[in-house]
Amino acid sequence: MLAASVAAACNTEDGAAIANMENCLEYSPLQFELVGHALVIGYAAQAAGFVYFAMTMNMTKGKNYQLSSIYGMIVMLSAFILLYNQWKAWEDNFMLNAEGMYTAVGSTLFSNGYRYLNWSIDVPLLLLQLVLVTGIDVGTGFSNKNLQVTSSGLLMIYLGYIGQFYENKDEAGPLIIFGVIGCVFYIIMLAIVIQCVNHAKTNLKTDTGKYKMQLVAGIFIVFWTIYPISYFMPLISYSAEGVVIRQFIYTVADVVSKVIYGIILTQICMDESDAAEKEEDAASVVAA
Ligand code: RET
Repeated sequence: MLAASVAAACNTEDGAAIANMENCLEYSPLQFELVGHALVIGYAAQAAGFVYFAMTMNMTKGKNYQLSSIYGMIVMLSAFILLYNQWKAWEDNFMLNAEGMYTAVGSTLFSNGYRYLNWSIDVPLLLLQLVLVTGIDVGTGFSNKNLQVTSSGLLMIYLGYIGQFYENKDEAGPLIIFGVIGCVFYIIMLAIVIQCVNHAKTNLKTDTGKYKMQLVAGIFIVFWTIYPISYFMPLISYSAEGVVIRQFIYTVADVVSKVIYGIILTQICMDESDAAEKEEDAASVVAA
């Protein structure tokens, strides 16, 4: 049985906008703890990533590469704060009842909306990192790559942010419409990303760098593309299992698309910096 306040926030007859599905379901201790653990490993990974980017910043040469590490650190810090708060909210908003199940307490609600707002910081920075490392010509005006990629990324996120207020399985129109339009901007963003990656594959000096750039493309195609599964989860499975799967997808996608992605980009920067240094050394030997 849901508390009266929670039942009211989950009422599907009051209009399309209702509380996120997390609040409207009951969880076994296993399900509840799995979600808690997913959130903790999520923020722990971001903290570890922060240390990695701070420690490796001076192992690359050139303004672009160091700026990429700074962007990485900002992403880690903001994701750490967000995921720590999500975990805290998860722990605070649910209580074990007499039947041994977890249900929402009802004083406040758990919301995934905070994630979306956090992405509006992280997604542009992750994309700008890519533009920096691929070394693509940024361009001017409307063909400016930074502008194109960040604006399509942001539109995708803000549409998703609005849509997630409507996790109503009886009136799913707004959730579907905002989600589908969000997917259109995602495809536009992905096309620009692939353009940057292709540029890097001809432009980078090292074969290891080129190979790692291919991995980066794979991360976008697989691990960015699973976020919408979590968004549409209320329609796929409005259940406690659905919540567990959704929060696990978020965690796996977050760790890969931010931490692992950043580490691979840093390695590309290191490979390229080493190659540039060797070239310089060889040139100075010839000159001498
Ligand atoms: C939404 C819903 C609308 C349709 C699409 C979505 C895609 C979201 C993505 C998010 C990526 C987030 C990352 C965060 C890192 O901090 C907004 C869920 C397509 C791809 C990489």
